[in-house]
Amino acid sequence: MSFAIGLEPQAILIFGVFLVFAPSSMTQRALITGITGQDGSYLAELLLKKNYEVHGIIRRASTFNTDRIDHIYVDAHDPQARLFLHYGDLTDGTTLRRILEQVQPTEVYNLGAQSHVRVSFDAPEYTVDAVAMGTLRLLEAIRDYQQRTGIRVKFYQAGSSEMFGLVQEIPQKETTPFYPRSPYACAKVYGYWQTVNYREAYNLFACNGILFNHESPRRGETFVTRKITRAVSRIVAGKQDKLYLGNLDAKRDWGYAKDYVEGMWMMLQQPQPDDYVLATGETHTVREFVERAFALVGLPITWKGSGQAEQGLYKDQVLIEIDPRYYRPTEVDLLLGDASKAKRVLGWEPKVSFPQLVELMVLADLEAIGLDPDPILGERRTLNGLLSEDRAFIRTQLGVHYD
Ligand code: NDP
Ligand code: GDR
Repeated sequence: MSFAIGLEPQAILIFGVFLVFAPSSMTQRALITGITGQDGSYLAELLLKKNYEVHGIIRRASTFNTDRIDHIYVDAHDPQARLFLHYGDLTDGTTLRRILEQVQPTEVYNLGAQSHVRVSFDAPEYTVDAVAMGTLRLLEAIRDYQQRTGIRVKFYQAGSSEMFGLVQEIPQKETTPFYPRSPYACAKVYGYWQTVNYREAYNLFACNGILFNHESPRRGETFVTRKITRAVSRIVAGKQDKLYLGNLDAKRDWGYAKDYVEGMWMMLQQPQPDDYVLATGETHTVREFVERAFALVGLPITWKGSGQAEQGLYKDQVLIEIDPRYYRPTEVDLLLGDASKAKRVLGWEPKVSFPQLVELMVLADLEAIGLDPDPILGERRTLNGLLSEDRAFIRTQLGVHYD
């Protein structure tokens, strides 16, 4: 894979305090941190469809880490190329500035993060550096760029429902106070308030999305939904005996990632910057997710025992066990979002329901492991056609993971 910048300098220099938006006829140019992640890949697809020129920041790694975007990447030497990748890191402010100057984006989406809550307890300093300080570095670079050129850059910050943590009200909305319960969530709260402050202090067009959990076949394999659907396919294929999980009773408001990246884009198309919750308004336990995913492949689960001794069985076969290392030192027990502001102002609504989400993830994982979902799901199958663009992301064939 090669990378190129190949940009013509924008000839818009406005003196004084006036800020301009890019005229609608002009190429919209987006810069995405975290483009190799679940959301980054869906957002890049969406923006390319909308005719944007898309630039993404990727991290140098000793192995390829672009699996989720390989299908949309066109060699930069090709005149048709509209997706360009740049090496950088949210912990490296100099490079962020340089990329911003080169790309001259009209919109910046800050999706890059060490985004695993459990891992943030193991690596708190790094998590905070990338998530909190990374956001500040980017905001500072945009502030200077905007002040120097007079060109307004719209900024999206990937805020999280984890910021509500020990929830102070049910459901949670934009005005609900935060009570973060992990290094990750504390760092996201910092990023949230810096985004608000840069909006107010420097007139940046900066929006916080407060997004509740959203999943897909491209979800990282160690987040609980994907861990479950992947295990289901591996168990059916005879490649795994059982699944080890942590807290089965945590409740999450789970939506479909593709719906949520659309909401991110919508926020930046409004006349005024603001903050929005995106959520489905339904909450389900991890246990329910397990039951639904296993039932789909004809393995209905019954539960036996309690606490760390609890087991999930299909007939007399133990398929689920508890491993306390997946517990968190402080847990977020319940998340349930109220996205009525996003519906009212943006016209945003989730399109994929909880049962559909589970099914599409199970289907994709069955396909990815080389099984034909039709005879396995049989009459239980309700979805058609959702898989065409939604191949499962698999970076490792290992079935067991630390987190
Ligand atoms: P992923 O974990 O799938 O992707 C994270 C992305 O960030 C990857 O591209 C990763 O690169 C990149 N990244 C990690 N560390 C750095 C760094 N130091 N510098 C630059 N890039 C880095 O996350 P999602 O796509 O699920 O989430 C996107 C954003 O939204 C994140 O900020 C997350 O915290 C937030 N969020 C996610 C929610 C969800 O339910 N998915 C809900 C609410 C918020 P690499 O591929 O090389 O690892
Ligand atoms: P979360 O997602 O922490 O909500 O953060 P995750 O899927 O990791 O956990 C959800 C819930 O499941 C419980 N759980 C397990 N979790 C994992 N990962 N592995 C297990 O084996 C397991 N067993 C039970 C957890 O305790 C938790 O309660 C995600 C990330 O995408 C964040 O970046 C984002 O900000 C939030 O969603 C909104």
